[in-house]
Amino acid sequence: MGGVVQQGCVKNRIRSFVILDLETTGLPYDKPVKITEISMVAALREHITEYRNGLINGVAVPRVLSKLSICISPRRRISKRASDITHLTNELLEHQNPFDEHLFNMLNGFMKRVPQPVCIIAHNGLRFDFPILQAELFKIGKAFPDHIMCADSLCGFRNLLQACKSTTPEVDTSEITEGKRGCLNVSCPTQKRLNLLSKEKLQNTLSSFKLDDVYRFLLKRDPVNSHYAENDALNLLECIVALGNGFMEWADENAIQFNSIKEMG
Ligand code: DCM
Ligand code: MG
Ligand code: MG
Repeated sequence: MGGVVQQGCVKNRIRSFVILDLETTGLPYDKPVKITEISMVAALREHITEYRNGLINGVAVPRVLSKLSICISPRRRISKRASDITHLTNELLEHQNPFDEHLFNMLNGFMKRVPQPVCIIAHNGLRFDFPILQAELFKIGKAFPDHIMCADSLCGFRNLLQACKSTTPEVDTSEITEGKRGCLNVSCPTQKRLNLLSKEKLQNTLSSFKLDDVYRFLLKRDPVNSHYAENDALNLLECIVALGNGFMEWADENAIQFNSIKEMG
């Protein structure tokens, strides 16, 4: 099912997007970074497309999702900053199991259940979530199968929305619209291509490619309960739904093998 011939090359279209988010003991400089919470939310490609096409007001997520969200005892001190934003403390996680073989089997089984090919998507995944997850797997001597792919939505959003970023507007004088500023000063070609162009959307600046900023830009509201892994994954999925086929085609082209990611540390 997955293989289609497009423009002369055989492409394996992603069928299931597994949106991943990790909460951790801290940032990469507080080595070793350990996972305190992991969430995976799986959505089918066609449901993302259909949901987007059916939209009138606002964007949410497809009805059919599979979700896995687990808290983990990191067996390591959680930084104050990480506890402050995630509301996870060592004390609260005291009776959770560590990242073990059983959890590996759950994650692996979860990804086996959904239509293949599977691509894991995480925001800033290449620099953070993927190498941290790989380090936890490495430590227990496990690996996901080689066919699991991954892609970093931060790269994807940057690619698709660069022209919308307020600091680097892609000024096309033929497209300047009255009374707008920044990406706002121009009608952003990417927005137009992605069918996001509306007066309301143009009032909205893209200040950075951080998930919360992309979310505000695309959804025109504040994200709720950021830094809870499941919420971050769902917020990311909403952004992906908003970009629809544009994002999914970017992922088809740019996904790499999860096993090509080197463990952090
Ligand atoms: N993190 C941190 N300090 C920040 C931002 C994040 O220590 N200023 C760590 C703790 C979070 C993890 O990164 O659990 C993942 O971040 P996010 O919630 O954005 O996915
Ligand atoms: Mg995250
Ligand atoms: Mg998070």
